[in-house]
Amino acid sequence: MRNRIEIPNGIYGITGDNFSKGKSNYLCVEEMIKGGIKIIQYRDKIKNTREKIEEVKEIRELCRRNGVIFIVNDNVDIAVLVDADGVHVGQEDMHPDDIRKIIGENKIIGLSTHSPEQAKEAEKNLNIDYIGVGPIFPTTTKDTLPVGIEYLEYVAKNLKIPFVAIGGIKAHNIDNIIAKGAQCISLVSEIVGADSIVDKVKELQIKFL
Ligand code: 3NM
Repeated sequence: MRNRIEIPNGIYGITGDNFSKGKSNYLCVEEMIKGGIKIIQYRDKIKNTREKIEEVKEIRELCRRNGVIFIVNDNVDIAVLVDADGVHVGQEDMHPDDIRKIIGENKIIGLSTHSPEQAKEAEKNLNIDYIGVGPIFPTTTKDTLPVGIEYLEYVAKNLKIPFVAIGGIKAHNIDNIIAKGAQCISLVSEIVGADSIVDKVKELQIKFL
């Protein structure tokens, strides 16, 4: 029997230490949780594996203490090591079928998608829990060209798989993303780069009530 957690509506928090104004990933996550975020993804493209593990162990416990879902980006091994709630991968990372064999039926798998073909394939053929839909707008956080808001509209109208809208989303353009049907949205630089992450998250979370 499968006993998998669903991704919650609202803001999906992702760490991003390029933008964090000197705050550690741990501190950013602490503030995100204080602001009301219920799901966190650890994503770090700078640290080496050993440094990541040290940090992830502490962030995992922080999330557990606060009842917040904890997802690890890319590193399936680290996710298993810390008993994370799930893994998020891109199109060129380990295949979701292989990840499922490693992490089991009860854990979350998220997959980034950048086209209707990838989203349809994910819904039809992959045993995953949600897809990322983006980058909707230009972003410097990830080296992928924007796909435009039409892609979000396509997924919201035609597919049933839960999705997280991402990429270039800010406080000033999020209303339109919600209006297009996104129930879970991720903003990286806008949140971790804010002077007060707590206040920024509160301001954004209120839009989902
Ligand atoms: N994934 P920001 S876009 C981590 O489209 C990530 O899969 C994307 O950062 C995807 O909110 C992205 O700063 C970066 O634009 C999002």
